[in-house]
Amino acid sequence: MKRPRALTIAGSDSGGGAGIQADLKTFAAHGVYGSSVITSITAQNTIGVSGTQDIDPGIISLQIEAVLTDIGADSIKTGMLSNPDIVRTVVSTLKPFQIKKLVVDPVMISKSGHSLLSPNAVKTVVDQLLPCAFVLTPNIPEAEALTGLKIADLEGMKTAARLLASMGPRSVIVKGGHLRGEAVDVLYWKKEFLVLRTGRFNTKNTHGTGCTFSAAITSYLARGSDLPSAFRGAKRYITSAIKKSYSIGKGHGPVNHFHRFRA
Ligand code: PXL
Repeated sequence: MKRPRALTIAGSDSGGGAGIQADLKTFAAHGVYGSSVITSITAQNTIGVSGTQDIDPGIISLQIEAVLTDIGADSIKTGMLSNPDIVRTVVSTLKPFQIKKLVVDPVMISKSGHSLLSPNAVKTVVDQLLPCAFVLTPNIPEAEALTGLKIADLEGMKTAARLLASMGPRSVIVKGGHLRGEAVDVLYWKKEFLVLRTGRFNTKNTHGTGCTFSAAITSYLARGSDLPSAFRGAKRYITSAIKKSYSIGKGHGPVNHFHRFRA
C-alpha cells in the first residue's frame, strides 16, 4: 500500500512540544510520512518563548516547492505563519499545486502567552488564507480574534463556527479547551454541527495541544478518512495524549504523542 504523506508548514518549537515538532510526531504516530516547511524559529521551552526569528519568504517558498515537486502530500497543515509576507508567500506558492485537503490552524499565541502572529497579519489570514482552507481549526481566542465575537459557551462556539464558514473555509472546527468544564469541540460542515465532548483531566502538561489536534486531523485526512471520522479520531487521540502526558521541564509539559506505542 502507498504510504500516506502529510506536510506541515509551521514554526519550530525548540522544546519539542508544539509546532513542527508536535506535527511530525503526530504524523508518525498515525503511520503517515511527514515532511516539514519551517516558517519561523522559536527559542522556547516548557516555561515560555524567549525569542523568535522569521524565515525569509523566499526560502519558505523553495521548501514548499522542494517537497511538493518530489514527495507530494495527501494533506497539508499550516500552523505559525507569523507575518503578512509569510502568509501571502504560502498561499501563492501552494496555489499551482491545487491542494484539496488544507488544514489551517490559525496560530496566534503560545501557551505561555507569547504572540506568534503579528496583529497586522490577521487581516491577511482572513483575506488570503481562510478561502483556501478545507478545515479551519481555531481555539476560542483565535475564533474571537477572527470574528470579533465574544464566545462564552457552546452556543457562542456554534455561532462563531457558522460565521467563520461564511468567510471562506469549507468547514470549521472550534476547539473549546479554553472554556471551563467538559472539553467540547464543534465541527461545522455542510451546514451541520457535530459536537464532541470529553471529560477534562487535571494536568498542566498541555503544551502543543492545539498543534497536535490539528495534526491528527491532517493525518486522518492523509489516510483518506472523511471529515467527521477525522474529527472523531483526532479527538480520541488528543484526549489520550493529554491523559497520558508526563512532565518534562518546569512548566507546561507536552502531551504524549506516542501513548499508543509506549504509555
Ligand atoms: O500552539 C501554538 C504554537 C504553534 N507553533 C509554535 C508554537 C506554538 C505554541 O507554543 O511554539 C511554533
